[in-house]
Amino acid sequence: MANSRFEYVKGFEKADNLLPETYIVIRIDGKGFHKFTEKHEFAKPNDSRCLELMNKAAEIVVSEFTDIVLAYGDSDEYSFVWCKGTQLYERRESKLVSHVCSLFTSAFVFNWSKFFDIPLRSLPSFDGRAVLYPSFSSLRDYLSWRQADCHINNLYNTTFWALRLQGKMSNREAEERLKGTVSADKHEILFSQFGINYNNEPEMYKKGTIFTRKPADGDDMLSKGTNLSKKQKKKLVIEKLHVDLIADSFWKERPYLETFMN
Ligand code: DGT
Ligand code: MG
Ligand code: MG
Ligand code: MG
Ligand code: MG
Repeated sequence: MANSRFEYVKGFEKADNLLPETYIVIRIDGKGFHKFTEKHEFAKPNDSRCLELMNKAAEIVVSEFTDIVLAYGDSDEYSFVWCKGTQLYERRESKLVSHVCSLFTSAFVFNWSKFFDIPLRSLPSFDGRAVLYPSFSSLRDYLSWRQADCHINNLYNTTFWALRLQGKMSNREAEERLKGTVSADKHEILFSQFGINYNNEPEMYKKGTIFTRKPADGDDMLSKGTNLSKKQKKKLVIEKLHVDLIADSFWKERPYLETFMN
């Protein structure tokens, strides 16, 4: 089909290669999940079936793209962090974002019945965007921002639903009760009114889920330098965690992460 008289229209396509030498983060988020969760009678505020299904879909995306070093997810969203040097699809934004989004969505649908007894009652879909971070510290701040968001929302939602369900309050009453409260007040409401120690809530709810690539046990990858070959990348194992990534200790205990992100 080369050189037909129609070929000039190709020139209307725009280049969208992402800036080189920057960390690419692709974040996907469920469309209208407020409604989706009601339609499928999700447990409030957290439905572990859906969170584990999200995790399953994310693990499939991470496995498929070996240049993804870390993924972080909570609620109806997931962020995928690519190594700075990735050349996949010449770093074309639309290729990267649309592949991640559609693979995530199809994995979510494909695995639905492994987590839910009820059939899907509507079609889930996810939006996606790419954001670039110029330094390791700004990338860390991005991830910290998402995890802090998870924590703030989960503490609020846990208290809100305790007031609603166990405290028999209306939506409005629960909102009023929580207006102006700080974190310590919510811990106190949970403990004194409902006997709930927030610290004992499941780690997945409080911290979200992290997938990282790491060297297989006993494999000293770090000594092999910063540019891992495709074969070396394939040997890395995927680890699933529900831990704090805001603290320095997370990164100090895993020095290979910064290396793999190069
Ligand atoms: P969007 O993203 O603008 O299309 O709209 P939504 O409705 O997806 O809003 P978003 O993404 O800001 O908030 C996520 C919604 O999903 C929020 O209403 C809480 C809900 N959700 C997420 N995970 C769970 C869960 O495990 N249980 C329940 N009951 N709701 C959840
Ligand atoms: Mg939203
Ligand atoms: Mg959403
Ligand atoms: Mg969301
Ligand atoms: Mg094609």
